[in-house]
Amino acid sequence: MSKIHLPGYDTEPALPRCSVFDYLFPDPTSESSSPYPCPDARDVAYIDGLTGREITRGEVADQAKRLAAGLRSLGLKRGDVGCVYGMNSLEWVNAAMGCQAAGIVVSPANYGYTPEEVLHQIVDSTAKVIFVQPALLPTLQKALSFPHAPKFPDNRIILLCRPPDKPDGRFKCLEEVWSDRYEPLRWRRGDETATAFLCYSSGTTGRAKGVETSHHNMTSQIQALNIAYTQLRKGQDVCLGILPFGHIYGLTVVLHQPLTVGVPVVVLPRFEEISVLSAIQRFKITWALVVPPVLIVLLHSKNVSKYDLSSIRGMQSGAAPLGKDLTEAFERRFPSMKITQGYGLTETSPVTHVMTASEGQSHRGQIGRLMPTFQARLVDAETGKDVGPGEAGELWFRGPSVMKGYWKNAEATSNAFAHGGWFKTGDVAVVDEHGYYSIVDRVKELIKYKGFQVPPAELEALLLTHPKIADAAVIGIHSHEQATELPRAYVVPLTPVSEHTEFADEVMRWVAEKVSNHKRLRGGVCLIKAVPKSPSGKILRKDLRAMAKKE
Ligand code: AYL
Repeated sequence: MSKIHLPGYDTEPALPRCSVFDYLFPDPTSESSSPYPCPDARDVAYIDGLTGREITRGEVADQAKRLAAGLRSLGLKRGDVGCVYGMNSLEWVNAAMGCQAAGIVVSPANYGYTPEEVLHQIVDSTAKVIFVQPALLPTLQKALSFPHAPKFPDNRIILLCRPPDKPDGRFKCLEEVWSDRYEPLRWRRGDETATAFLCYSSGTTGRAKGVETSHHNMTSQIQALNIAYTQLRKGQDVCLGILPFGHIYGLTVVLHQPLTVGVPVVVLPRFEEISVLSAIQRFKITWALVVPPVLIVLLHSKNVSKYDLSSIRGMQSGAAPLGKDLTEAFERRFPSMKITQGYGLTETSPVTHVMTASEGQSHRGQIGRLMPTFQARLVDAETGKDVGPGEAGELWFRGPSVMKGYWKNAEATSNAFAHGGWFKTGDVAVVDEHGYYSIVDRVKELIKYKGFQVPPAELEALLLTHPKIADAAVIGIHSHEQATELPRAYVVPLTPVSEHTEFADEVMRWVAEKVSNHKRLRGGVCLIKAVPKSPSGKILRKDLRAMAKKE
Protein backbone atom coordinates (compact mmCIF):
# COMPACT_ATOMS: atom_id res chain seq x y z
CA MET A 1 0.00 0.00 0.00
CA SER A 2 1.44 3.39 -0.90
CA LYS A 3 1.47 5.99 1.81
CA ILE A 4 1.43 9.54 0.56
CA HIS A 5 3.07 12.13 2.79
CA LEU A 6 0.63 14.82 3.77
CA PRO A 7 2.22 18.06 4.82
CA GLY A 8 0.36 20.12 7.37
CA TYR A 9 -1.67 17.96 9.71
CA ASP A 10 0.87 16.89 12.27
CA THR A 11 -1.83 16.91 14.91
CA GLU A 12 -4.07 13.88 15.12
CA PRO A 13 -7.16 14.81 17.10
CA ALA A 14 -8.16 13.15 20.32
CA LEU A 15 -11.07 10.83 19.67
CA PRO A 16 -13.90 11.33 22.13
CA ARG A 17 -15.63 8.32 23.66
CA CYS A 18 -18.90 10.01 24.54
CA SER A 19 -22.31 10.62 23.01
CA VAL A 20 -22.69 13.40 20.46
CA PHE A 21 -24.90 15.24 22.95
CA ASP A 22 -22.28 15.10 25.75
CA TYR A 23 -19.67 16.16 23.24
CA LEU A 24 -21.69 19.20 22.19
CA PHE A 25 -22.75 20.13 25.72
CA PRO A 26 -20.09 18.72 28.02
CA ASP A 27 -20.88 18.41 31.67
CA PRO A 28 -17.68 19.50 33.44
CA THR A 29 -18.34 17.05 36.27
CA SER A 30 -18.84 14.06 34.00
CA GLU A 31 -16.10 11.62 33.08
CA SER A 32 -17.34 11.30 29.53
CA SER A 33 -17.29 15.01 28.70
CA SER A 34 -15.92 16.33 25.45
CA PRO A 35 -12.21 17.02 25.18
CA TYR A 36 -13.00 20.04 23.04
CA PRO A 37 -12.87 23.39 24.86
CA CYS A 38 -16.50 24.25 25.35
CA PRO A 39 -17.88 27.58 24.19
CA ASP A 40 -19.99 29.63 26.59
CA ALA A 41 -23.64 28.77 27.29
CA ARG A 42 -24.53 32.38 26.49
CA ASP A 43 -23.09 32.25 22.98
CA VAL A 44 -25.69 32.59 20.25
CA ALA A 45 -25.91 29.18 18.58
CA TYR A 46 -28.62 29.61 15.94
CA ILE A 47 -30.49 32.58 14.48
CA ASP A 48 -33.79 32.23 12.63
CA GLY A 49 -32.86 33.90 9.33
CA LEU A 50 -36.45 34.93 8.61
CA THR A 51 -37.50 36.38 11.98
CA GLY A 52 -34.13 37.19 13.59
CA ARG A 53 -34.99 35.10 16.70
CA GLU A 54 -31.83 33.97 18.46
CA ILE A 55 -31.19 30.94 20.59
CA THR A 56 -28.12 30.46 22.79
CA ARG A 57 -26.13 27.28 23.35
CA GLY A 58 -27.56 27.08 26.85
CA GLU A 59 -31.11 27.27 25.49
CA VAL A 60 -30.41 24.65 22.82
CA ALA A 61 -29.20 22.23 25.51
CA ASP A 62 -32.02 23.06 27.90
CA GLN A 63 -34.77 22.68 25.29
CA ALA A 64 -33.21 19.43 24.07
CA LYS A 65 -33.33 18.01 27.60
CA ARG A 66 -36.95 19.05 28.00
CA LEU A 67 -37.91 17.39 24.75
CA ALA A 68 -35.92 14.28 25.69
CA ALA A 69 -37.83 14.04 28.98
CA GLY A 70 -41.13 14.46 27.14
CA LEU A 71 -40.24 11.79 24.59
CA ARG A 72 -39.37 9.36 27.39
CA SER A 73 -42.73 9.97 29.04
CA LEU A 74 -44.35 9.02 25.71
CA GLY A 75 -42.68 5.63 26.10
CA LEU A 76 -39.84 6.19 23.67
CA LYS A 77 -36.62 4.44 24.58
CA ARG A 78 -32.93 4.75 23.90
CA GLY A 79 -32.16 3.15 20.51
CA ASP A 80 -35.62 3.90 19.05
CA VAL A 81 -35.61 5.82 15.77
CA GLY A 82 -37.13 9.28 15.30
CA CYS A 83 -37.81 10.64 11.83
CA VAL A 84 -37.36 14.41 11.41
CA TYR A 85 -39.23 15.61 8.35
CA GLY A 86 -39.06 19.31 7.55
CA MET A 87 -37.07 22.22 6.17
CA ASN A 88 -34.35 23.81 8.29
CA SER A 89 -35.73 25.66 11.31
CA LEU A 90 -34.91 26.22 14.98
CA GLU A 91 -37.57 23.58 15.71
CA TRP A 92 -35.72 21.08 13.51
CA VAL A 93 -32.72 21.73 15.73
CA ASN A 94 -34.80 21.05 18.86
CA ALA A 95 -36.20 17.79 17.45
CA ALA A 96 -32.74 16.50 16.50
CA MET A 97 -31.04 17.60 19.74
CA GLY A 98 -33.94 16.33 21.86
CA CYS A 99 -33.70 12.90 20.26
CA GLN A 100 -29.97 12.88 20.90
CA ALA A 101 -30.41 13.82 24.56
CA ALA A 102 -32.80 10.85 24.85
CA GLY A 103 -30.53 8.45 22.95
CA ILE A 104 -33.04 8.29 20.08
CA VAL A 105 -31.52 7.74 16.63
CA VAL A 106 -32.17 10.73 14.33
CA SER A 107 -33.34 9.77 10.85
CA PRO A 108 -33.87 12.92 8.77
CA ALA A 109 -36.23 12.71 5.78
CA ASN A 110 -35.81 14.97 2.75
CA TYR A 111 -38.55 17.62 2.78
CA GLY A 112 -39.06 17.20 -0.97
CA TYR A 113 -40.07 13.54 -0.67
CA THR A 114 -43.28 12.20 -2.15
CA PRO A 115 -45.61 10.19 0.16
CA GLU A 116 -44.14 6.91 -1.20
CA GLU A 117 -40.58 8.07 -0.52
CA VAL A 118 -41.37 9.21 3.03
CA LEU A 119 -43.09 5.92 3.72
CA HIS A 120 -40.10 3.98 2.41
CA GLN A 121 -37.88 5.71 4.94
CA ILE A 122 -40.35 5.41 7.81
CA VAL A 123 -40.77 1.68 7.21
CA ASP A 124 -37.12 0.96 6.48
CA SER A 125 -35.82 2.92 9.47
CA THR A 126 -38.49 1.44 11.78
CA ALA A 127 -39.22 4.97 13.04
CA LYS A 128 -41.27 5.10 16.25
CA VAL A 129 -41.90 8.84 16.29
CA ILE A 130 -42.16 11.43 13.50
CA PHE A 131 -41.46 15.15 13.84
CA VAL A 132 -43.13 16.97 10.98
CA GLN A 133 -43.32 20.53 9.70
CA PRO A 134 -47.06 21.40 9.56
CA ALA A 135 -46.90 22.20 5.82
CA LEU A 136 -45.74 18.61 5.19
CA LEU A 137 -48.40 16.99 7.36
CA PRO A 138 -50.71 16.25 4.38
CA THR A 139 -47.86 14.39 2.60
CA LEU A 140 -47.12 12.43 5.77
CA GLN A 141 -50.79 11.58 6.29
CA LYS A 142 -51.06 10.40 2.71
CA ALA A 143 -47.95 8.23 3.27
CA LEU A 144 -49.43 6.74 6.42
CA SER A 145 -52.73 6.02 4.68
CA PHE A 146 -51.19 3.43 2.32
CA PRO A 147 -52.26 -0.13 3.21
CA HIS A 148 -48.75 -1.32 4.13
CA ALA A 149 -48.01 1.73 6.31
CA PRO A 150 -47.34 1.20 10.02
CA LYS A 151 -49.87 2.62 12.48
CA PHE A 152 -48.79 5.74 14.34
CA PRO A 153 -50.87 6.82 17.33
CA ASP A 154 -51.49 10.59 17.37
CA ASN A 155 -48.97 11.13 20.17
CA ARG A 156 -46.17 9.70 18.03
CA ILE A 157 -46.61 12.39 15.39
CA ILE A 158 -45.23 15.66 16.69
CA LEU A 159 -45.55 18.97 14.86
CA LEU A 160 -42.34 20.97 14.66
CA CYS A 161 -44.44 24.09 15.32
CA ARG A 162 -48.10 24.94 15.77
CA PRO A 163 -49.61 26.67 12.71
CA PRO A 164 -51.14 29.97 13.94
CA ASP A 165 -54.46 29.29 12.17
CA LYS A 166 -54.92 25.92 13.92
CA PRO A 167 -54.42 26.59 17.63
CA ASP A 168 -55.72 23.18 18.76
CA GLY A 169 -55.26 20.46 16.20
CA ARG A 170 -55.07 16.70 16.61
CA PHE A 171 -51.33 16.58 17.12
CA LYS A 172 -49.11 18.11 19.78
CA CYS A 173 -46.25 20.41 18.89
CA LEU A 174 -42.72 20.19 20.34
CA GLU A 175 -43.24 22.58 23.20
CA GLU A 176 -46.38 20.73 24.29
CA VAL A 177 -44.28 17.57 24.61
CA TRP A 178 -41.52 19.22 26.68
CA SER A 179 -41.24 18.09 30.29
CA ASP A 180 -38.98 19.12 33.17
CA ARG A 181 -38.06 15.62 34.37
CA TYR A 182 -34.86 15.08 32.42
CA GLU A 183 -32.44 12.43 33.57
CA PRO A 184 -29.12 12.20 31.74
CA LEU A 185 -28.38 8.95 29.93
CA ARG A 186 -25.93 6.62 31.60
CA TRP A 187 -23.04 6.29 29.24
CA ARG A 188 -20.74 3.28 29.42
CA ARG A 189 -17.52 2.71 27.57
CA GLY A 190 -18.37 1.20 24.21
CA ASP A 191 -21.74 2.97 23.93
CA GLU A 192 -20.12 5.47 21.55
CA THR A 193 -20.38 2.83 18.83
CA ALA A 194 -24.20 3.00 19.06
CA THR A 195 -25.97 4.47 16.04
CA ALA A 196 -26.70 8.19 16.37
CA PHE A 197 -27.99 9.11 12.88
CA LEU A 198 -29.58 7.35 9.94
CA CYS A 199 -29.25 9.47 6.80
CA TYR A 200 -30.25 7.80 3.56
CA SER A 201 -27.83 7.16 0.71
CA SER A 202 -27.91 4.76 -2.20
CA GLY A 203 -24.18 4.04 -1.88
CA THR A 204 -22.72 2.57 -5.04
CA THR A 205 -25.84 0.74 -6.19
CA GLY A 206 -29.55 0.17 -5.60
CA ARG A 207 -32.09 2.14 -3.61
CA ALA A 208 -31.60 4.53 -0.71
CA LYS A 209 -30.30 2.75 2.40
CA GLY A 210 -29.95 3.97 5.97
CA VAL A 211 -26.34 4.86 6.72
CA GLU A 212 -25.55 4.07 10.35
CA THR A 213 -23.49 6.96 11.67
CA SER A 214 -22.36 6.23 15.21
CA HIS A 215 -21.71 8.75 17.97
CA HIS A 216 -18.01 8.05 17.53
CA ASN A 217 -18.24 8.56 13.75
CA MET A 218 -19.76 12.00 14.27
CA THR A 219 -17.58 13.24 17.13
CA SER A 220 -14.34 12.13 15.47
CA GLN A 221 -15.44 13.86 12.27
CA ILE A 222 -16.05 17.11 14.14
CA GLN A 223 -12.68 16.80 15.89
CA ALA A 224 -11.02 16.33 12.49
CA LEU A 225 -12.92 19.28 10.99
CA ASN A 226 -11.81 21.43 13.89
CA ILE A 227 -8.19 20.77 12.97
CA ALA A 228 -8.30 20.71 9.19
CA TYR A 229 -11.07 23.14 8.56
CA THR A 230 -9.99 26.22 10.44
CA GLN A 231 -12.23 28.71 8.68
CA LEU A 232 -14.58 29.43 11.59
CA ARG A 233 -13.49 31.72 14.41
CA LYS A 234 -15.58 32.51 17.46
CA GLY A 235 -16.45 36.19 17.81
CA GLN A 236 -15.65 36.91 14.18
CA ASP A 237 -17.69 34.53 12.10
CA VAL A 238 -21.36 34.02 11.33
CA CYS A 239 -22.25 31.03 9.22
CA LEU A 240 -25.02 30.68 6.60
CA GLY A 241 -27.29 27.66 7.20
CA ILE A 242 -29.13 26.91 3.98
CA LEU A 243 -27.98 23.37 3.29
CA PRO A 244 -30.63 20.91 4.40
CA PHE A 245 -29.97 19.64 7.94
CA GLY A 246 -31.45 16.36 6.73
CA HIS A 247 -28.47 15.74 4.43
CA ILE A 248 -25.20 14.74 6.09
CA TYR A 249 -23.46 17.89 4.77
CA GLY A 250 -25.93 20.19 6.52
CA LEU A 251 -26.20 17.88 9.53
CA THR A 252 -22.49 17.70 10.33
CA VAL A 253 -20.90 20.79 8.86
CA VAL A 254 -23.71 23.31 9.42
CA LEU A 255 -25.82 22.09 12.34
CA HIS A 256 -23.12 20.48 14.52
CA GLN A 257 -19.60 21.72 13.82
CA PRO A 258 -20.09 25.51 14.21
CA LEU A 259 -21.72 24.84 17.59
CA THR A 260 -18.50 23.28 18.86
CA VAL A 261 -16.50 26.43 18.06
CA GLY A 262 -19.11 28.93 19.24
CA VAL A 263 -19.97 30.33 15.81
CA PRO A 264 -23.65 31.22 15.23
CA VAL A 265 -25.54 29.72 12.28
CA VAL A 266 -28.24 31.72 10.49
CA VAL A 267 -30.92 29.14 9.73
CA LEU A 268 -32.94 29.50 6.53
CA PRO A 269 -35.54 26.96 5.38
CA ARG A 270 -33.74 26.39 2.08
CA PHE A 271 -31.79 28.16 -0.66
CA GLU A 272 -33.75 31.07 -2.09
CA GLU A 273 -31.80 33.87 -3.76
CA ILE A 274 -33.38 36.95 -2.17
CA SER A 275 -33.69 35.57 1.35
CA VAL A 276 -30.04 34.48 1.24
CA LEU A 277 -28.83 37.87 -0.02
CA SER A 278 -30.85 39.76 2.57
CA ALA A 279 -29.73 37.41 5.36
CA ILE A 280 -26.08 38.00 4.44
CA GLN A 281 -26.65 41.75 4.69
CA ARG A 282 -28.81 41.67 7.84
CA PHE A 283 -26.75 39.22 9.91
CA LYS A 284 -23.35 40.15 8.44
CA ILE A 285 -22.72 36.55 7.46
CA THR A 286 -19.03 35.82 6.91
CA TRP A 287 -18.95 32.19 5.78
CA ALA A 288 -21.30 30.05 3.70
CA LEU A 289 -21.50 26.34 3.06
CA VAL A 290 -22.90 25.72 -0.39
CA VAL A 291 -23.20 23.35 -3.34
CA PRO A 292 -21.96 24.36 -6.83
CA PRO A 293 -25.41 25.38 -8.23
CA VAL A 294 -25.69 28.04 -5.48
CA LEU A 295 -22.49 29.61 -6.85
CA ILE A 296 -24.03 29.62 -10.34
CA VAL A 297 -27.17 31.42 -9.13
CA LEU A 298 -25.12 34.07 -7.30
CA LEU A 299 -22.73 34.45 -10.21
CA HIS A 300 -25.58 35.31 -12.59
CA SER A 301 -27.78 37.12 -10.07
CA LYS A 302 -29.02 40.60 -11.02
CA ASN A 303 -29.84 41.30 -7.36
CA VAL A 304 -26.37 41.07 -5.90
CA SER A 305 -25.64 44.81 -6.30
CA LYS A 306 -28.76 45.71 -4.28
CA TYR A 307 -27.33 44.13 -1.11
CA ASP A 308 -24.31 44.80 1.05
CA LEU A 309 -22.39 41.55 0.90
CA SER A 310 -19.12 42.99 2.19
CA SER A 311 -19.16 40.85 5.35
CA ILE A 312 -18.79 37.57 3.50
CA ARG A 313 -15.24 36.40 3.01
CA GLY A 314 -15.68 32.96 1.62
CA MET A 315 -17.72 29.93 0.70
CA GLN A 316 -17.05 26.25 0.98
CA SER A 317 -18.51 24.08 -1.75
CA GLY A 318 -19.05 20.34 -1.47
CA ALA A 319 -21.24 17.36 -2.31
CA ALA A 320 -20.69 17.68 -6.08
CA PRO A 321 -17.79 18.56 -8.38
CA LEU A 322 -16.75 22.21 -8.49
CA GLY A 323 -14.62 22.99 -11.52
CA LYS A 324 -11.76 25.43 -11.87
CA ASP A 325 -13.69 27.62 -14.36
CA LEU A 326 -16.65 28.23 -12.09
CA THR A 327 -14.37 28.94 -9.11
CA GLU A 328 -12.38 31.47 -11.13
CA ALA A 329 -15.47 33.15 -12.60
CA PHE A 330 -16.95 33.46 -9.13
CA GLU A 331 -13.80 34.90 -7.57
CA ARG A 332 -13.53 37.39 -10.45
CA ARG A 333 -17.05 38.63 -9.81
CA PHE A 334 -16.66 38.59 -6.00
CA PRO A 335 -12.98 39.43 -5.44
CA SER A 336 -13.30 39.59 -1.65
CA MET A 337 -14.56 35.99 -1.45
CA LYS A 338 -12.44 32.86 -1.47
CA ILE A 339 -13.97 29.62 -2.67
CA THR A 340 -12.78 26.35 -1.20
CA GLN A 341 -13.88 22.82 -1.88
CA GLY A 342 -14.50 19.71 0.19
CA TYR A 343 -15.32 16.13 -0.70
CA GLY A 344 -16.93 13.30 1.17
CA LEU A 345 -19.86 10.94 1.41
CA THR A 346 -22.76 10.23 3.73
CA GLU A 347 -20.88 7.01 4.56
CA THR A 348 -17.82 8.94 5.83
CA SER A 349 -19.78 11.32 8.09
CA PRO A 350 -19.04 13.09 5.58
CA VAL A 351 -15.86 15.12 4.90
CA THR A 352 -12.70 13.19 3.97
CA HIS A 353 -10.96 15.93 1.98
CA VAL A 354 -10.92 19.65 2.33
CA MET A 355 -9.09 22.59 0.85
CA THR A 356 -8.34 25.50 3.13
CA ALA A 357 -8.87 29.06 1.90
CA SER A 358 -5.15 29.75 1.52
CA GLU A 359 -4.54 26.53 -0.41
CA GLY A 360 -7.59 27.03 -2.63
CA GLN A 361 -5.90 29.61 -4.84
CA SER A 362 -3.26 27.31 -6.25
CA HIS A 363 -5.35 24.14 -6.35
CA ARG A 364 -8.63 25.17 -7.93
CA GLY A 365 -10.78 22.28 -9.09
CA GLN A 366 -9.10 19.90 -6.62
CA ILE A 367 -10.73 18.60 -3.44
CA GLY A 368 -7.76 19.17 -1.13
CA ARG A 369 -5.83 16.90 1.17
CA LEU A 370 -6.96 13.96 3.21
CA MET A 371 -8.45 14.99 6.57
CA PRO A 372 -6.87 13.89 9.83
CA THR A 373 -8.18 10.55 11.19
CA PHE A 374 -8.69 9.08 7.69
CA GLN A 375 -6.48 6.66 5.80
CA ALA A 376 -6.92 6.54 2.04
CA ARG A 377 -5.98 4.22 -0.78
CA LEU A 378 -6.35 4.59 -4.53
CA VAL A 379 -6.94 1.17 -6.02
CA ASP A 380 -6.88 0.05 -9.64
CA ALA A 381 -10.20 -1.70 -10.33
CA GLU A 382 -8.68 -4.30 -12.63
CA THR A 383 -5.47 -5.25 -10.84
CA GLY A 384 -6.68 -4.55 -7.27
CA LYS A 385 -3.30 -2.87 -6.67
CA ASP A 386 -2.62 0.57 -5.25
CA VAL A 387 -1.72 3.19 -7.85
CA GLY A 388 0.96 5.85 -7.46
CA PRO A 389 0.76 9.66 -7.60
CA GLY A 390 -0.67 10.89 -10.90
CA GLU A 391 -2.52 7.61 -11.62
CA ALA A 392 -6.26 7.11 -11.33
CA GLY A 393 -7.71 4.63 -8.85
CA GLU A 394 -10.87 4.05 -6.83
CA LEU A 395 -10.80 5.90 -3.50
CA TRP A 396 -11.00 3.69 -0.43
CA PHE A 397 -11.11 4.87 3.17
CA ARG A 398 -10.61 3.63 6.65
CA GLY A 399 -10.97 5.62 9.85
CA PRO A 400 -13.13 6.41 12.88
CA SER A 401 -15.67 8.40 10.85
CA VAL A 402 -16.42 5.63 8.35
CA MET A 403 -19.99 4.40 8.89
CA LYS A 404 -20.84 1.26 10.84
CA GLY A 405 -22.73 -0.08 7.85
CA TYR A 406 -26.11 0.08 6.14
CA TRP A 407 -29.06 -0.27 8.52
CA LYS A 408 -30.43 -3.79 8.61
CA ASN A 409 -28.72 -4.58 5.32
CA ALA A 410 -25.83 -6.98 5.85
CA GLU A 411 -25.43 -7.70 2.14
CA ALA A 412 -25.06 -4.04 1.11
CA THR A 413 -22.71 -3.51 4.05
CA SER A 414 -20.45 -6.37 3.12
CA ASN A 415 -20.38 -5.25 -0.53
CA ALA A 416 -19.36 -1.74 0.55
CA PHE A 417 -16.19 -2.87 2.34
CA ALA A 418 -13.09 -4.56 0.98
CA HIS A 419 -10.83 -6.89 2.93
CA GLY A 420 -9.19 -5.07 5.84
CA GLY A 421 -12.21 -2.87 6.49
CA TRP A 422 -11.63 -0.46 3.60
CA PHE A 423 -14.77 1.41 2.51
CA LYS A 424 -15.05 1.58 -1.29
CA THR A 425 -16.40 4.95 -2.47
CA GLY A 426 -17.15 4.27 -6.13
CA ASP A 427 -15.32 7.52 -6.97
CA VAL A 428 -12.12 7.59 -8.97
CA ALA A 429 -9.41 10.02 -7.93
CA VAL A 430 -5.84 11.06 -8.62
CA VAL A 431 -3.41 12.36 -6.02
CA ASP A 432 -0.39 14.53 -6.81
CA GLU A 433 2.96 14.18 -5.11
CA HIS A 434 2.02 16.86 -2.53
CA GLY A 435 -1.06 14.98 -1.35
CA TYR A 436 -3.73 17.02 -3.18
CA TYR A 437 -6.54 14.91 -4.60
CA SER A 438 -8.80 15.42 -7.63
CA ILE A 439 -11.94 13.44 -8.40
CA VAL A 440 -11.74 12.35 -12.04
CA ASP A 441 -14.58 9.84 -12.49
CA ARG A 442 -17.37 7.94 -10.79
CA VAL A 443 -17.71 4.18 -11.22
CA LYS A 444 -20.87 3.82 -9.14
CA GLU A 445 -24.42 4.24 -10.41
CA LEU A 446 -25.14 7.43 -8.47
CA ILE A 447 -26.39 10.64 -10.12
CA LYS A 448 -26.14 13.94 -8.24
CA TYR A 449 -28.66 16.68 -8.98
CA LYS A 450 -27.55 19.89 -7.23
CA GLY A 451 -25.85 17.89 -4.48
CA PHE A 452 -28.89 15.63 -3.92
CA GLN A 453 -28.63 11.93 -4.63
CA VAL A 454 -30.67 10.42 -7.44
CA PRO A 455 -30.34 6.62 -7.39
CA PRO A 456 -30.75 5.41 -11.00
CA ALA A 457 -31.97 2.01 -9.78
CA GLU A 458 -34.96 3.69 -8.17
CA LEU A 459 -35.97 5.51 -11.37
CA GLU A 460 -35.35 2.37 -13.45
CA ALA A 461 -37.60 0.29 -11.18
CA LEU A 462 -40.29 2.96 -11.48
CA LEU A 463 -39.99 3.22 -15.28
CA LEU A 464 -40.44 -0.56 -15.59
CA THR A 465 -43.90 -0.18 -14.04
CA HIS A 466 -44.97 2.15 -16.90
CA PRO A 467 -47.46 0.24 -19.05
CA LYS A 468 -45.75 1.19 -22.33
CA ILE A 469 -42.11 0.60 -21.30
CA ALA A 470 -40.28 -2.70 -21.81
CA ASP A 471 -36.88 -1.74 -20.41
CA ALA A 472 -35.10 1.33 -19.08
CA ALA A 473 -31.76 2.68 -17.88
CA VAL A 474 -30.96 6.01 -16.26
CA ILE A 475 -27.69 7.98 -16.29
CA GLY A 476 -26.60 11.52 -15.40
CA ILE A 477 -25.88 14.11 -18.08
CA HIS A 478 -23.62 16.99 -17.10
CA SER A 479 -25.04 20.49 -17.45
CA HIS A 480 -22.31 23.09 -17.56
CA GLU A 481 -24.74 26.03 -17.22
CA GLN A 482 -26.32 24.70 -14.04
CA ALA A 483 -23.13 23.09 -12.62
CA THR A 484 -24.95 19.82 -12.01
CA GLU A 485 -25.86 16.47 -13.48
CA LEU A 486 -29.37 15.94 -14.84
CA PRO A 487 -31.01 12.48 -14.74
CA ARG A 488 -31.74 11.11 -18.21
CA ALA A 489 -33.69 7.95 -19.04
CA TYR A 490 -33.08 5.66 -21.99
CA VAL A 491 -36.26 3.68 -22.52
CA VAL A 492 -37.30 0.81 -24.76
CA PRO A 493 -41.00 1.12 -25.65
CA LEU A 494 -43.08 -2.06 -25.56
CA THR A 495 -44.48 -1.38 -29.02
CA PRO A 496 -43.00 0.88 -31.73
CA VAL A 497 -43.72 4.55 -31.08
CA SER A 498 -44.40 6.92 -33.97
CA GLU A 499 -44.31 10.21 -32.04
CA HIS A 500 -41.00 10.15 -30.17
CA THR A 501 -41.20 13.62 -28.60
CA GLU A 502 -44.76 13.13 -27.45
CA PHE A 503 -43.94 9.79 -25.86
CA ALA A 504 -40.80 11.18 -24.20
CA ASP A 505 -42.81 14.10 -22.77
CA GLU A 506 -45.46 11.71 -21.50
CA VAL A 507 -42.83 9.61 -19.68
CA MET A 508 -41.19 12.71 -18.20
CA ARG A 509 -44.53 14.00 -16.87
CA TRP A 510 -45.48 10.56 -15.55
CA VAL A 511 -42.20 10.29 -13.62
CA ALA A 512 -42.49 13.87 -12.33
CA GLU A 513 -45.82 13.00 -10.68
CA LYS A 514 -44.27 10.07 -8.82
CA VAL A 515 -40.88 11.22 -7.55
CA SER A 516 -39.54 14.14 -5.56
CA ASN A 517 -38.50 17.25 -7.43
CA HIS A 518 -34.75 16.51 -7.51
CA LYS A 519 -35.30 13.10 -9.16
CA ARG A 520 -37.22 14.40 -12.20
CA LEU A 521 -35.88 13.42 -15.62
CA ARG A 522 -34.51 16.90 -16.37
CA GLY A 523 -31.90 15.42 -18.72
CA GLY A 524 -34.68 14.11 -20.98
CA VAL A 525 -36.02 10.77 -22.15
CA CYS A 526 -34.42 9.03 -25.15
CA LEU A 527 -35.98 6.11 -26.96
CA ILE A 528 -33.69 3.21 -27.82
CA LYS A 529 -34.13 -0.29 -29.25
CA ALA A 530 -32.37 -2.17 -26.43
CA VAL A 531 -30.59 -1.25 -23.19
CA PRO A 532 -26.91 -2.20 -23.52
CA LYS A 533 -26.19 -4.95 -20.96
CA SER A 534 -23.35 -7.26 -19.97
CA PRO A 535 -23.85 -11.04 -20.36
CA SER A 536 -24.82 -11.14 -16.68
CA GLY A 537 -27.57 -8.58 -17.28
CA LYS A 538 -25.82 -5.52 -15.76
CA ILE A 539 -26.65 -2.24 -17.47
CA LEU A 540 -23.59 -0.93 -19.34
CA ARG A 541 -23.85 2.69 -18.28
CA LYS A 542 -20.50 3.50 -19.88
CA ASP A 543 -22.03 2.73 -23.30
CA LEU A 544 -24.96 5.01 -22.58
CA ARG A 545 -22.59 7.76 -21.44
CA ALA A 546 -20.60 7.36 -24.64
CA MET A 547 -23.85 7.57 -26.61
CA ALA A 548 -24.80 10.79 -24.78
CA LYS A 549 -21.36 12.31 -25.47
CA LYS A 550 -21.75 11.79 -29.21
CA GLU A 551 -24.96 13.84 -29.38
P1 AYL B 1 -23.47 12.17 -0.65
N1 AYL B 1 -16.34 16.59 -6.07
C1 AYL B 1 -16.85 15.57 -6.79
N2 AYL B 1 -17.79 14.73 -6.32
C2 AYL B 1 -18.22 14.93 -5.06
C3 AYL B 1 -17.70 15.96 -4.23
C4 AYL B 1 -16.72 16.83 -4.80
N3 AYL B 1 -16.22 17.85 -4.14
N4 AYL B 1 -18.30 15.86 -3.03
C5 AYL B 1 -19.15 14.80 -3.09
N5 AYL B 1 -19.12 14.26 -4.32
C6 AYL B 1 -19.92 13.14 -4.84
O1 AYL B 1 -23.34 10.98 0.21
C7 AYL B 1 -19.11 11.85 -4.89
O2 AYL B 1 -19.53 11.07 -6.00
O3 AYL B 1 -22.54 13.36 -0.19
C8 AYL B 1 -19.49 11.17 -3.59
O4 AYL B 1 -19.31 9.77 -3.62
O5 AYL B 1 -24.83 12.68 -0.94
C9 AYL B 1 -20.93 11.56 -3.47
O6 AYL B 1 -21.00 12.90 -3.94
C10 AYL B 1 -21.43 11.46 -2.06
O7 AYL B 1 -22.77 11.86 -2.03
C11 AYL B 1 -18.18 18.72 2.09
C12 AYL B 1 -17.92 17.87 1.04
C13 AYL B 1 -20.04 17.34 2.63
C14 AYL B 1 -18.70 16.77 0.79
C15 AYL B 1 -19.78 16.51 1.58
C16 AYL B 1 -20.49 15.25 1.35
C17 AYL B 1 -21.83 15.28 0.86
C18 AYL B 1 -22.47 13.89 0.97
C19 AYL B 1 -19.26 18.43 2.89
O8 AYL B 1 -17.39 19.81 2.33
